[in-house]
Amino acid sequence: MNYRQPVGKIKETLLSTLDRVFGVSLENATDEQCYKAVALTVRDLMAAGRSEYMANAEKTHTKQVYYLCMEFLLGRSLKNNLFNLGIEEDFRKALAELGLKLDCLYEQEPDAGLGNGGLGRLAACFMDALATQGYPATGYSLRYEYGIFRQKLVDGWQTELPDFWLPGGKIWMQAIPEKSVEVHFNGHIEEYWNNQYHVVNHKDYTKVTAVPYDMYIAGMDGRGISRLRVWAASSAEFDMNLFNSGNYMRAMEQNAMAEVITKVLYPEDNHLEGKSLRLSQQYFLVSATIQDIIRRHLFKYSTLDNLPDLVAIHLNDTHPVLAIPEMMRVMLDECGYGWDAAWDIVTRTIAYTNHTVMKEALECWGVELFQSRLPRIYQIVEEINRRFCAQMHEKGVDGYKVGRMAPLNDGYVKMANLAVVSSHSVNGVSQLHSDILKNTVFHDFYTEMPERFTNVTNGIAHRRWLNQANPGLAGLITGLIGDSYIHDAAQLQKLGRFADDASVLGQMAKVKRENKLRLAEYIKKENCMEVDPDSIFDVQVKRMHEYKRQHMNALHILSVYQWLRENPNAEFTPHTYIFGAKAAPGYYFAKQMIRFIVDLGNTINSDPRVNQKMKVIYLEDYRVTLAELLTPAADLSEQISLAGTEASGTSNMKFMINGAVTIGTLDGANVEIHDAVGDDNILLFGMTAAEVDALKPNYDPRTYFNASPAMKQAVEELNTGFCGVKFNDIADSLLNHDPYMVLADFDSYAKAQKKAETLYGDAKNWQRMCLMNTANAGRFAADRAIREYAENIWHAQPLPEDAAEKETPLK
Ligand code: T68
Repeated sequence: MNYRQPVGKIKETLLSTLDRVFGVSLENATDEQCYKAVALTVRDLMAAGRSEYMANAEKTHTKQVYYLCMEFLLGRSLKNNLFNLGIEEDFRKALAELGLKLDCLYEQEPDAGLGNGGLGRLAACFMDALATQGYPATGYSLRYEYGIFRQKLVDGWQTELPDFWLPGGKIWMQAIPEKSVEVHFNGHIEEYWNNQYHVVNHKDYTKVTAVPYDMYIAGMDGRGISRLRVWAASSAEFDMNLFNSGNYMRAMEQNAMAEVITKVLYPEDNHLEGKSLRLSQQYFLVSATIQDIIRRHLFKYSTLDNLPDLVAIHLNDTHPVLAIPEMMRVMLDECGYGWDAAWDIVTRTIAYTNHTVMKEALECWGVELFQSRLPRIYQIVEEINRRFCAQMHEKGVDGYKVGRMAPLNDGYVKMANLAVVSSHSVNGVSQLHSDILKNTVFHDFYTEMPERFTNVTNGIAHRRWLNQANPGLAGLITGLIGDSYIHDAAQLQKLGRFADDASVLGQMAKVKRENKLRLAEYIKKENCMEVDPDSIFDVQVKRMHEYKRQHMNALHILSVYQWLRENPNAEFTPHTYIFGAKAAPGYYFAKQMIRFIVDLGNTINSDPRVNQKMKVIYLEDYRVTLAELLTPAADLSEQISLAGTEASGTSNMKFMINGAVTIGTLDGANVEIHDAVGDDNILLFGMTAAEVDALKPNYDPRTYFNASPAMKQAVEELNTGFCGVKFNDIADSLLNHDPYMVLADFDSYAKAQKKAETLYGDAKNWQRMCLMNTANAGRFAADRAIREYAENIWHAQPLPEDAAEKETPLK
């Protein structure tokens, strides 16, 4: 489909949309109304494109990919869609002729913050790559009324404000009420035999209606359009039967339940509390989704026998794993399948990705809650469990091991076990992480079913994170190597030719400086702080978590500060340390870490002995839109988790492609970044995952504390405190437990930081390092990751380029 239209036509459509939808003329329209008119116009174009795309996919029986995820951290949509459809300049011109600035309208759009961090952003990047590669795809999630909270720092302490994003955000979404489905909770199960039929009746359930809302995500050049279908809970019509039969309270409960299910995103990442509302959210998502997928497939093919050939269902982490028993339920209870046939179809259709090895994030649900909320699903999980254990016993696997692998054990439903038992593929998100899964978390499974395990290293939507976020660098690259890298990020490699070209390096440095100035302006506006654009911009942005070790970074800054205030005339490369992170609202230690950084910043920034040389900036409310401003301006990318804890990381890839140098441990995808750029273009420090494992049993943080005067002095000042606040909790934790081995890696980190300063001082060599990072970042494109999923896991083909002229018979 051709998305381009004459500028005159675009103007006409915008004016008529303003009139039709808002009843205003251009002169009276607000910027918000203009943004919405543009968004509606683009949405209509994408809806038409999606219809055509799907008609071609249907004709050719191209496999459909369904990506189930509790989170899609989309950020803004307008710029991305205009860019990918290749119509940004036409719209810019049309708007200019109407006296409007497209860039101002972009600012009207709120972030769709329907996710916590890496996992949700990955899902969003994958929607772009799926569309660009031509894989017909639908993402399924929930339409949270409140996305990730807005962070406000009050005297350094994080407070949370609601993120009511719908007024500006829902313009992208179209309700499809006729596709609503019912989801049933609570109640009890009656079973009986009717002749040879086993009848299962779910009685006295609470009914919630799931209403789908669709939005679209354009792939590059509009080759494909992904759809994101998000479900909103709405109370089923007031149930007069219940009411008349005297069941007044249950009639009321249905309303109450519907009101809360899709109210708010759970703001925890890498951690889960077994809250019953969360379980309801998870089941609500998968039940509505599976019913939707099956209904569509039956409508088209009248059988589910061929489902694994035509459909791939992907579970992004364990959060949507109840899709497995739900699919069994529908096939057994509603479609008349027997267990074995249903199980064969389900397991050949479903694949699962693990995103963390954090113990506290491995989901378990107490049987009591699970059984009472989802009685039929519980029965099915019991049967999956019974059959799996029987099969393992039959194979001669020892009882303890079977117990460790069982989906039901110790009074808990173990979601990761259920996922592995029931999927045909299990993957981690970086090479190291996938190896750790095989060697530790899923070792028992790996020894029994090694063929199931694989790796797909994460990737990022490089068009968003390079071309859109950093037009200066993208333009420069296009001028040097052409624009083929926009479709094929591996082409960035060609930049390597310019590694010693002083003029190219100079131009790259100039772009970086402009990006730093842009960020400096933002910092001035938001934090009322002047920062030196020639200082090293050293950036750590990600969720606040002990394992990510922002406190190691801060402790090091404190020790630099101590040294500099004693040696104010010493040689020192000016340094701006920038942080941005939200903490889970109930994660007290992480909130302390934030306060530590903010108070440290206040102390340093107001100390005239040092504040011309170092500054510490904490940016409030870190989110996708802020990341788009920050990433192109970074010199140093902090990726300093304890080796073996960060599954992959994706901000590391975003920084790399924007020409920042990583200072990091050999953790997650950093290992592959190191492989890509070589020793000379990365600053590695700290223990390897194997060294961490070896040290852990006998780890004593005090050994390190006593051996390092600089570290000792810094930890001690935590106890004295600054800005009148003492940080004993952090000091105690470091000295007595130090679960993420900050002290063990501290000296090595300090050394790497020193090296960074020396290297930065040699501008030409530094710029060469930056270039080498961009040049070797191609392998971290989401396009590559999606191709690997399609080829190795989903066995899906892209829609043929000539699909429109082609009709393929069903095999
Ligand atoms: C992240 N996980 C990993 N989880 O931490 C990161 N958790 O290493 C990886 O790069 C990324 O996934 C993508 O693979 C998360 O972001 C969550 O956000 C999360 C949300 C709910 C519950 C548990």
